[in-house]
Amino acid sequence: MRTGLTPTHCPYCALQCGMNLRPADGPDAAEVVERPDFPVNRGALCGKGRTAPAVLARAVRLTEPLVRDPATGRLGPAGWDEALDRVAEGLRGVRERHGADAVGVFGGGGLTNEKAYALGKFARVVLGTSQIDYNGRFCMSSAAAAHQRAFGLDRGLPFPLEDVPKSGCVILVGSNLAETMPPALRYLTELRAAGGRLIVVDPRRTRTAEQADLHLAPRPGTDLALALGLLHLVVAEGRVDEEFVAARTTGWAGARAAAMAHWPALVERITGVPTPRLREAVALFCAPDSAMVLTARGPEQQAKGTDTVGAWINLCLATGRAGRPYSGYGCLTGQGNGQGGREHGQKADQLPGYRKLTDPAARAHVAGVWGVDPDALPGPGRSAYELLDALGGEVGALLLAGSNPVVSAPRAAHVEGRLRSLDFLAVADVVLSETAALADVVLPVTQWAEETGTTTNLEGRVLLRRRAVDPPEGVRSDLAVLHGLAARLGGWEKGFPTDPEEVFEELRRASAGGPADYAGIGYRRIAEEGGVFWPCPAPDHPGTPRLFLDRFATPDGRARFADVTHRPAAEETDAAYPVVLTTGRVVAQYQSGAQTRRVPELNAAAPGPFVELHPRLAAGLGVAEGDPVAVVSRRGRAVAPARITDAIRPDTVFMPFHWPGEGRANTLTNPALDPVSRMPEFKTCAVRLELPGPGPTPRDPAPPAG
Ligand SMILES: Nc1nc2c(c(=O)[nH]1)N[C@H]1C(S)=C(S)[C@@H](COP(=O)(O)OP(=O)(O)OC[C@H]3O[C@@H](n4cnc5c(=O)[nH]c(N)nc54)[C@H](O)[C@@H]3O)O[C@H]1N2
Ligand SMILES: Nc1nc2c(c(=O)[nH]1)N[C@H]1C(S)=C(S)[C@@H](COP(=O)(O)OP(=O)(O)OC[C@H]3O[C@@H](n4cnc5c(=O)[nH]c(N)nc54)[C@H](O)[C@@H]3O)O[C@H]1N2
Ligand code: SF4
Ligand SMILES: [Mo]
Repeated sequence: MRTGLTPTHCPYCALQCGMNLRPADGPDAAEVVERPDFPVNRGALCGKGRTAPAVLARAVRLTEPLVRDPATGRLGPAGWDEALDRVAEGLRGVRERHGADAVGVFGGGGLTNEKAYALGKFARVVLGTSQIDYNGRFCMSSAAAAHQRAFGLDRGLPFPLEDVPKSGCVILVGSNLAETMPPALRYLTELRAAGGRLIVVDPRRTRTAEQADLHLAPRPGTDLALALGLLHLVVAEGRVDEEFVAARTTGWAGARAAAMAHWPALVERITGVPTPRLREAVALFCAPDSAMVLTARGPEQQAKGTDTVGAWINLCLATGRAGRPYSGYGCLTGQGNGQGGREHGQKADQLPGYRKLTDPAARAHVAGVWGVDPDALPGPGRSAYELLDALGGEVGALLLAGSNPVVSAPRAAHVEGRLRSLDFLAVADVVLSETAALADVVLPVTQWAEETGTTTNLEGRVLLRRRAVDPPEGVRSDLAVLHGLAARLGGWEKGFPTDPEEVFEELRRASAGGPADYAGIGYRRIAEEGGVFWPCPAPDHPGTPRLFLDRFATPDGRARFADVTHRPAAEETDAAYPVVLTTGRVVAQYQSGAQTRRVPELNAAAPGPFVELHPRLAAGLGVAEGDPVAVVSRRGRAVAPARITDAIRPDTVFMPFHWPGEGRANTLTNPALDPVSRMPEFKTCAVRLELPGPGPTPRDPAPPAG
């Protein structure tokens, strides 16, 4: 047994709070001990981080492979060889019958860099399929696309969090930081203590909004109009930084024209935000020398999320608030390795180092590292929702690791049906998630404290998570799973080492020279420095905490204004569906809840789904606090208790998405996709409210909009 303290990081969100682990004798296997030396959280943890060892307990997790018995249809225990043989046969059979692209792979932004890299390589090299994508498509793809378009590079935050309190003003758009990254609230408190101003844009007066100098509460899905309206006022009030625009940007004429077409009265009509509040926001944003806009899922998870983020970036560029100290646009990435997970090749269009799969030079470089012919690498495949939607049709087999789409995918009842219609489904997970329960083979894997690996936090800081406890007998790492499958599918095992450091060394070479260059980052260096910011092209390179101060990463070094104009949500309210539904998170549950619903303390704090609604809507419906409410959309019907509050707009209801079953929010959501990022519209769809009862349940109709 190991003893002593191991410095590591939390298994959950992108803040990747530092913590120490000490092995423990009880069922939890480890005890969390404060780690004040890690600068991002300085020892502070939220309840999820503090209780994370509960998911190490044998009682809540998978400890042996499960294989479905064709005779009984039931999952039952099996040995590793049998399970891996079954997966190899299942994938091979579909490939032989229907071709390589009939086999899909679905990954996750919680997987370490090593796992994400190995999964992408496995899909392209061993399976030869183009059909790989991951849940990060549901998370930050719109901000990533907008980043690429404007700056030529996508790193969530172009500066460390420690810069936030030094800024003059921060506009936080659709982020409920107080619940989704509690230790980061400190940066906003420090900002205000230092005299900086905080503006929060959210249809709900959240715990985050309560901290703000100014809270704007737009109708969900209208942030694009809001940003254009603010830019309109910037122009009208003569607050454009003409010098910056001339020296460091291109495309201003088009962006200016679009903003001029969004005059305040029109924006007030679309968003519901009164014109005086718009003027106040512009005054707060433009008065100080520096200012920032930070977005999270609110404006991004829309069928126009890429353009919406583009409009907020335009506001930064026009006012000279980008590429300068304590100024700029940033996206608050969500999952533990949401940043690294989008850089190393589990995304449909991408190769390691944030290289493009369609770029011949990128293909040649990565194929060289992998020892294969560049022409043998497949091209880009379907995006996450499109891949899930193709299951049981053109895609007959799926290998899934690090996601629970039965709960988290939009139009989830349909996605669940697609998963059930597969010829073959294999799921690697720590617990028997709702998705794993549908699999033909379930592979029990090690997690977080039981294995070593790197993650890249929301600042672009590459971190080392260290093995602190021994895994329970019977589980293997995802890397060992891929190794075993690679051996069975054509003798590729040499290309799939099980030692994470060996994988990372290869990742360094594969990323070298790419936009997300990790070539200068090694395990030992991360351990010594506590983290290294990419790009870091050489061991003697200091890493890059701050991007764009001299030039943007576009070919001409200038940032590009986006040519954007407001458009309605994919599904607007009407007489049959008169209320807007938006969805999101609560502090005590994480994502699909697969992990946190297994932690008693968190379940006590957040025991189940609810429908947050305004007293006026509740009165119209005749429901009191705690009464069940049926929420009905064109995709289906969900029922959950009412939570009545005047902190939400009277035209909008909110549901958290952490639970399966009757209260599953994603039964309702609209999978309309952003045309550029392919992000689904989780943040707005049209619903009606009913008293639960036998009432008619709409059937999921033929393809929804988008
Ligand atoms: N407790 C907890 N923390 C988490 C997670 C978790 O599941 N639980 N998940 C992690 C991950 S992967 C992510 S991506 C992040 C997400 O972090 P956040 O983006 O902060 O989380 P959400 O609750 O999805 O959305 C934030 C806010 O957007 C608002 N909103 C809804 N619609 C709109 C809109 O149209 N416009 C605007 N401006 N705002 C809108 C919601 O009211 C909500 O308060 O959290 C990370 N941290
Ligand atoms: N309505 C609505 N839906 C949403 C959102 C929303 O705001 N509203 N947000 C979206 C966003 S931003 C996200 S990120 C997604 C997230 O939704 P999911 O993709 O479902 O994310 P998780 O619940 O984190 O699923 C991770 C799974 O991987 C398992 N796991 C953990 N570690 C490992 C590992 O090392 N290896 C393997 N093989 N498995 C592991 C966990 O036990 C869990 O079952 O949800 C999206 N869905
Ligand atoms: S804020 Fe995120 S990283 Fe920090 S302890 Fe909570 S879940 Fe873990
Ligand atoms: Mo996310």
